[in-house]
Amino acid sequence: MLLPVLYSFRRCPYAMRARLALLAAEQSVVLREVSLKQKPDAMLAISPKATVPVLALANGQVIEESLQIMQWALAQNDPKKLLSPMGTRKEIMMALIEEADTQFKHHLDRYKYGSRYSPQEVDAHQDAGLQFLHKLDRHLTSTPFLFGDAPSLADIGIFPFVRQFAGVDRAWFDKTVPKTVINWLDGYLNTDVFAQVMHKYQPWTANDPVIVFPAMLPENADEV
Ligand SMILES: N[C@@H](CCC(=O)N[C@@H](CS)C(=O)NCC(=O)O)C(=O)O
Repeated sequence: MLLPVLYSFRRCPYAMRARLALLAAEQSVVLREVSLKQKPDAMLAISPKATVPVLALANGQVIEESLQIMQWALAQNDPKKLLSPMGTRKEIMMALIEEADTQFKHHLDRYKYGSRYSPQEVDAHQDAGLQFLHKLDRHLTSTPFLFGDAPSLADIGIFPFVRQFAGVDRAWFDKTVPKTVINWLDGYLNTDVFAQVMHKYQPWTANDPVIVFPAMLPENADEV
């Protein structure tokens, strides 16, 4: 069996959401943990843009965007119906992910790396990030997930970034952010699924044994 190869980085929220989708799709991949300071030549050769995650399929196709990796995985198998939210149209779900990936991420980066900015700027980015969390709250007041009673692509696509936002100053986050959002985030962080996705691997080198993710070894696993 030829498995796709995923170049991944444990703490990267984009790689995290790719792994979450692969797990939800029950899609095994060969996982290669990447050190961002020393990216493997094998990854750079197929993806010169040099960001993680990268998924190399058995047919030679290379998918270099986390959202596309998620969509590819769930197009293979979507037992939890993450691509078909109950409570909305797909375009509306994709628009919320887009807003998280662009505006919220913009403010998150500037809030997270605050030492590069003035205190006033950091406050402004913290506040702008909070506005997005209020938007999530409006989704989460009536249902436990962003678009209904069950998770969707938006939940697993967005929470890794909210986790980073929370990590900057958890005391402030707990004091300020709506409880619905805190519970939604913590609900994800406290699951076995998240623990599985955050398993630690040493950076890959060419002679290492194959690591299959999710960690249930299919027989005769092979690399692309
Ligand atoms: N739009 C890309 C962004 C991926 C991205 O920026 N990943 C970061 C790590 S979280 C990265 O690889 N940065 C390159 C570097 O730090 O050298 C995606 O969705 O996959």
